Amino acid sequence: MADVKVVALAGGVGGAKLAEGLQQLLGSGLAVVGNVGDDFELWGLTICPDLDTLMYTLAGVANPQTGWGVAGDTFAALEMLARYGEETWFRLGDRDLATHVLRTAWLRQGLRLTEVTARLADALGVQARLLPVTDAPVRTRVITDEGELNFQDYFVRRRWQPVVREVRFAGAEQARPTPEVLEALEAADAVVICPSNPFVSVEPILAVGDVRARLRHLGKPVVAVTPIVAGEAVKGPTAKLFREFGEEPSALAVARRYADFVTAFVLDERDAHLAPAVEALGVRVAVTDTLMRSAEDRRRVARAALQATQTEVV
Ligand code: FO1
Repeated sequence: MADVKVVALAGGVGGAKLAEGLQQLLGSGLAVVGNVGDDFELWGLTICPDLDTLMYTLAGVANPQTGWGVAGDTFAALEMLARYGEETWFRLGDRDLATHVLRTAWLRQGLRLTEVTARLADALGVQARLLPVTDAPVRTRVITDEGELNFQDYFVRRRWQPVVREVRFAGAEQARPTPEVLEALEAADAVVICPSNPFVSVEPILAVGDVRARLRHLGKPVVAVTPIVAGEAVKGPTAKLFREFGEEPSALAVARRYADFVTAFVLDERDAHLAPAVEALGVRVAVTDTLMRSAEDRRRVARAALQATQTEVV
């Protein structure tokens, strides 16, 4: 593989699949910039759900049913916590806990989240570089008809059912992308926006410091793969959030949100009729089957995304 360098921006489960497909093609030529807005503290442990979902998926150890957590994990510690009267709606497995224990210990020793993430990912044999977008604390806050909720309360405990009025990213303005993220963007031949939730997974990455402006002025191809197929999200609250923000959920609605910083957009073949409207935004369009159910699917969608950036990948 020519030393093609790509930066992928990704959130949780959906984005992680494409990141893994890109890793199949690019290996260590891929840098994955992960969302940190879902991070939170639980029993004194620092939990980074999107970074862990990306890490486990890139390492090939993620639970294939859920997309998050470790395949085959057990929940003995959680059962004991429940016996002590703790709430256990956030399902932390025993192997997953090892990740949180070590991350918390290393952060307490003064390591940056970037260094902690690199140690964990390297130990699991991840080839791509996994980079938190920032080492500073950023917290997604969801303003709903039940009041302000932290992200996991909204997403997991309430199963994203509350009606959302607004999403905020506390700390994002003061935060800065890490030097590693800036170097990766400078060295990149292309950038891929993975099919994560635009509102609560991609936006919190773009909102950190001047990341969105940097992508706008990068002068390199930036391609996004649609997270919406035939008006529905492949997974999670994307379509519901579009409706709550007064928009009809569609791949075109996503392309409109990204049009100021992407040069290309990959539509699912079920939405091929939207191509002219997306092109009218000044964005090149590629069309493929974007559903990723197998390793081959992930590789195919990754190849389609890179071809849309005219980045030659053998
Ligand atoms: N998502 C759930 O819907 N239920 C869970 O119990 C749950 C536990 C969990 C544990 C570790 C982890 O890294 C992720 C976990 N997730 C769970 C997924 C997580 O809430 C979301 O993937 C992201 O925050 C949004 O993409």
